[in-house]
Amino acid sequence: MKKILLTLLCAAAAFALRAQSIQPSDPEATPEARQLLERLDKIRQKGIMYGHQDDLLTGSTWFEVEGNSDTKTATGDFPAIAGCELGELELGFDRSLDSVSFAQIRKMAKWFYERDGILTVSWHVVNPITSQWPGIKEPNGAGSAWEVEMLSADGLNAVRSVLPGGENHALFNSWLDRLAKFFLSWRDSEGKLIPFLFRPYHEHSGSFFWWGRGRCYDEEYAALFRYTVDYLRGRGLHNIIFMYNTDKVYSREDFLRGYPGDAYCDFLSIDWYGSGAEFERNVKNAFDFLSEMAAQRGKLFALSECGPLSDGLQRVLADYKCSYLLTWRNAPPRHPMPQFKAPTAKQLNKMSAEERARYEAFLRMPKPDDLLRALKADPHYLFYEDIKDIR
Ligand code: BMA
Repeated sequence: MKKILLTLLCAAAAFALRAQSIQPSDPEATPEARQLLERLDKIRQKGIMYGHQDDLLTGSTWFEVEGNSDTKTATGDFPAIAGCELGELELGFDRSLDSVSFAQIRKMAKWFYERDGILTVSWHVVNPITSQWPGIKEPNGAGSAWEVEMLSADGLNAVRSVLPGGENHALFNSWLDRLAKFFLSWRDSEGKLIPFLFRPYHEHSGSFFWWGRGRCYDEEYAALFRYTVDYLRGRGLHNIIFMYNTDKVYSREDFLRGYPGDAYCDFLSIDWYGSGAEFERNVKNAFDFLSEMAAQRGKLFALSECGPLSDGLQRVLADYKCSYLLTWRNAPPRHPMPQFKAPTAKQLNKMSAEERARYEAFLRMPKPDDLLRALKADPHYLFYEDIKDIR
């Protein structure tokens, strides 16, 4: 009897273990993609990775300098996750909407992957309707992913226009072809496809991109996501870890509106910018339901965009087996940040008491690099050196 009980217990434990492990959503996932998922599952048992957009491509004072990293300059270490952006690749351009060359992105991806770093990709794909109109095509302006004012689910609907039967369907397929071609060129030294995280049509709970909630119906969004995943998989890209992503959300139902289904993503993620007590309460609420849902569905989860870093956010997130948090790129070269100039002694003397108090409060405020160093010093958070040997 004892023996039977023991056998039953072992079988139950084995089942529970299997049920908990992260299975790829793609049944044909490459061994490298499977290994990445397993690795990600191991890493989150140790801590939360720090990710930084464009970290190895551009920085606050430099552009495409190999080996440079603002994170490394501030902390002595690279981020564990390096982000890159592919907007305007779909148009056949050589450089992204942020002026980063796609050849350099490919090089960086190989360089980081071969050193056991992790890669994540975003895509601010241009508006399929308005990018065809004449007008100024400046980054983030006319024709861009953000040009949405005239779009609505019931009226001019860009998502519907690219789905099968839509007037921009063929055009959109040509964009996906370019994307597939680029991804197929991401190979390691042995010629194997490099596995990476891809977060298409992000922040869709907001209405500021053409795929956003107010611009199409939830079912159309889900169809767009599924169509893209099927298209890329159909091209032999079984190396991609897809991420489903929303902007701020306040409930499980809110998060799941437009969800493409468990067969189409491996990550559940939220982007949320902010700081302060209310922001922390909201993030805690979201990560309570996100972590629960992810466990039930056998998915990983992340705070895939946030900023600024803060003590509060750092504390709140540390309670979860969250894969990573990522801060967005530093000073875009198109809009350089005004450089801070310390006031001279004469200017200080001329300040009113109020101005002086404001200036001193500013000096006491933690600076982004200090916050990054605090994250690096916190054992709950992992940078490149902390993860490179976790296999
Ligand atoms: C946005 C801004 C833009 C940029 C875009 C894509 O959040 O940083 O300037 O073009 O991301 O990287």
